[in-house]
Amino acid sequence: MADDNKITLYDLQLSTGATISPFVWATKYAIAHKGLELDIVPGGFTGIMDRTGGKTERLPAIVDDGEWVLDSWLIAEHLDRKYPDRPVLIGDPGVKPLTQLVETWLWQQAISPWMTCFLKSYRDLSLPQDHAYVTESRERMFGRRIDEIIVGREDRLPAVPPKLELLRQVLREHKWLGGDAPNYADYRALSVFLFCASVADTPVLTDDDPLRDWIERGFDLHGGLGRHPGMHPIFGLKLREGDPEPFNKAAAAGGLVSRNTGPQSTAAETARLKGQPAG
Ligand SMILES: N[C@@H](CCC(=O)N[C@@H](CS)C(=O)NCC(=O)O)C(=O)O
Repeated sequence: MADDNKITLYDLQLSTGATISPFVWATKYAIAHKGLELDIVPGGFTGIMDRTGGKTERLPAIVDDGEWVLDSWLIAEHLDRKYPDRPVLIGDPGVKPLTQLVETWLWQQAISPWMTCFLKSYRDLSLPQDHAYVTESRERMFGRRIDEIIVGREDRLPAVPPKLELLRQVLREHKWLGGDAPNYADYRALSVFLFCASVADTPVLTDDDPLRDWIERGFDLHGGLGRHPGMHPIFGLKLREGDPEPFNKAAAAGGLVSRNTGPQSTAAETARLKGQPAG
């Protein structure tokens, strides 16, 4: 049992105090899911080695009863191993690869384009002592200057919502990716939207996006963990003429998830195939 029911978490923060890293976000949720308290060590991008006494250059890092754990997946696995009687994060071994599938897809569809839209506010919102490092390291990463990277973002932003249809279809039929209750798959996926809200200086999803229900419930979890005052609104994207439809408005009627829920769910389709009257 962690001393005082607390886990020390080395945070990666912006000047607003909000966490920026999706991996740290997922870790905060994982700790809260276990009913443990967060003992936050604040800080930004520079000085991670000093803060952690030379343990790591990357965050998250936790200390649990004197034991350091230095990677977000290792932390989730450590928490499940050490606190098996508390709500499970991963559980079945199949959850990890499926979660990695969802997360990899979400990074391709959303984080990658959003990074190129928000890199300037990401840098500007970082702690003043981090500005030079964030500028240099991210320009090295992208091979271009930040003011060049963000060019055309008004065209890239409306292209993202239609790409999230897969997640909408699944969450239309399930309350959480974890089923009736959230699990680590929800936290890894929510962390993409939490990252976005930490830096988005303009909204990324329309007000009426069906993903809103799951995202808002996710941000509200564990005493409103995702509702830090430094977060930005992510709903309210205004579309321009010619922008693609942000989500499939006809999809409520169907989709693979609702189709495969027992023989009755394919009865109408069978009747159609056989040229028989429906019902
Ligand atoms: N494998 C690590 C990766 C952590 C990681 O890459 N963290 C980034 C923030 S998202 C970081 O610490 N970056 C420091 C930097 O950019 O200098 C984990 O999942 O915990």
